Amino acid sequence: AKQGNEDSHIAKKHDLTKNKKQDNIISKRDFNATKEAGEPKPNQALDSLAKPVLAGRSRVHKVYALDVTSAPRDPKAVGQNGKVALVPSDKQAESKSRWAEGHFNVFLSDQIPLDRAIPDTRPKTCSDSVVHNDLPSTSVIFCFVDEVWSTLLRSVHSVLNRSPPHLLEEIILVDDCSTKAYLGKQLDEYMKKLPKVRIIRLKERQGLIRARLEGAAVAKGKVLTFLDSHVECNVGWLEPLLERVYLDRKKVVCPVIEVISSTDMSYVMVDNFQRGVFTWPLGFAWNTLSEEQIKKDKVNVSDPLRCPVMAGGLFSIDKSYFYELGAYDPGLDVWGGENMEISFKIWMCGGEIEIIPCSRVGHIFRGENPYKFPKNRQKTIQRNQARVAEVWLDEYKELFYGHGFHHLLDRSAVDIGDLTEQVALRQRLNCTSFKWYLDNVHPEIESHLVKAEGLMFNRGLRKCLALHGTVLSFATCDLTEKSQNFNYTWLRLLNQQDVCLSVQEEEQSKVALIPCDATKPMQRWFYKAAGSSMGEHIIAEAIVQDVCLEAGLKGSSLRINRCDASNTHQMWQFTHYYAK
Ligand code: LR7
Ligand code: MN
Repeated sequence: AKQGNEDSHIAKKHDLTKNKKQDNIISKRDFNATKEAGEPKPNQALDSLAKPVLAGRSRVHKVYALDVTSAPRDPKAVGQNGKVALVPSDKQAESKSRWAEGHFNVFLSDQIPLDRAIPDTRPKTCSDSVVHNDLPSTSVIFCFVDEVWSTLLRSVHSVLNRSPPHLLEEIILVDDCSTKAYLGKQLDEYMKKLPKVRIIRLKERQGLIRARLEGAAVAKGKVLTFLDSHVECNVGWLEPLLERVYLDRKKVVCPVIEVISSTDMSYVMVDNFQRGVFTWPLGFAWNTLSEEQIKKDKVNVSDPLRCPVMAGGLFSIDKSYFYELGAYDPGLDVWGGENMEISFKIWMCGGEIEIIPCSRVGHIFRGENPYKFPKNRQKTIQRNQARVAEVWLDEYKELFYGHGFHHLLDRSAVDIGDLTEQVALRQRLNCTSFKWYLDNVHPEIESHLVKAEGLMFNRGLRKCLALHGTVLSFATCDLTEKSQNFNYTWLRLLNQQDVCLSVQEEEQSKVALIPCDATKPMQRWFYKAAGSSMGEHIIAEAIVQDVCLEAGLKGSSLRINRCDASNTHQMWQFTHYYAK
């Protein structure tokens, strides 16, 4: 989720002061001052408190939105209730010097109680929603490398304090070969007091993806829940996730990811109706459901949202389904691209991804990673993405490589590894095409598929191509004429709506008009922009020798001829270019 604009993965923030529910926290023993705040102990009382009271023979109960801490909370503690924390003026230097330990305000994090309260940001109706009594249990898996002590512990306590114990099988901490001393014995000692927590130590740095696979392999829960190691789970976060998996094991569900400010550690609610999407070349972004869509489908703020791409870090998945899908491609390094891989895989092979507004988890978004990539960071991510593109994008991989990644196609310089197993997996699972995914799951990205559009101006004739019915001709250029508007797409099609220019199968010097199909080489054209040796030529891909699209001399016809760099009748210009 790190490519492109660093901020683009931060969901739009919502002004907390507008959130009237800020102080309305469901809590057992909140706000009683104590000296012990910030030092949570194991809480034996928790188990008895947490079993939902099951009414009669009902199969469902109201979602159990508990927030149980071992000690009463100090209302005056730094950052309590998710409020903005301030660095005192005499601590500014210290706070600054510690920033790089996590690339967020580590000094403040260390001041904030490990079990602080945060505002219940769920939509109102969530507390009245019901879930089944016999939900599956989950293993929560945190992978980390050199995570800051206080944020790692706060992540763990937020799960312990806000999850119904009978649904929390265990918490698995996968230490991806951290270098910090405190994450060794000191962490072992601390976690000994928390019977549900297990630590797995990786002897070699594996990266997030393979670390998750290690955690999943030993998990005992029926459902796997992956979380980043700097989060705070909000009240009632778990049951709404498990409910969806219970209803359909092929649903993979994400909480709403809220923002824990990296500078002041405040908990910030995000806007409603946001879904994860991708942008070319395989970047992650948030996209708000349009007003029309919300109205048309009568979408409620608490309704699960179909999500084309998950952010990557926070989700629950049925364990057996995870393995049925082939888990993650183990050939992916460190991190990056794995969120696309699993998202495409889920949608294209029969599953669904949802964001569950009644489940909310805060995450510290930061500008830089506090750990090193064993190899070059950029190269690692690009290599991962190329693997994903090769396995899942079909003809659309053109769009990935076309957006500045052509160098990855030079396989003698870039080794993306063996893909045989991944390709075989896709076949075995009988997955749909990437086109199906775009058409059915991710239609809003369609507009990005055009590379150039508008008039097709011919230099030699000084006229524009026009299409009337089934007849191609040339006319005086006029942008307002629909008949003169063509697209050149990333898939190398030249089209007007559903009709594409094609080399005629029988007579290859002629142009045919046929329904678009990007898998047909006869319909694919290279547009060589000015600057290339060919000038602005349009070259038919289907024919071995370079042949170009050419306007007939008198302008009455369009034909295909041997390319000639000096022939202006073979030179074309579009009105608008999105990329060259
Ligand atoms: O080598 C590593 N080994 C690890 O165990 C590198 C990282 N990690 C751990 C790390 O300690 C952390 O817990 O992996 C987790 C993710 O790393 P972050 O937090 O440094 O990165 P991030 O928050 O930018 O990562 C987001 O994008 C990644 C893309 O591949 C992963 O999918 C992360 O899980 C993902 N995080 C989220 O989705 C949270 C919301 C961010 C957004 C949008
Ligand atoms: Mn993170």
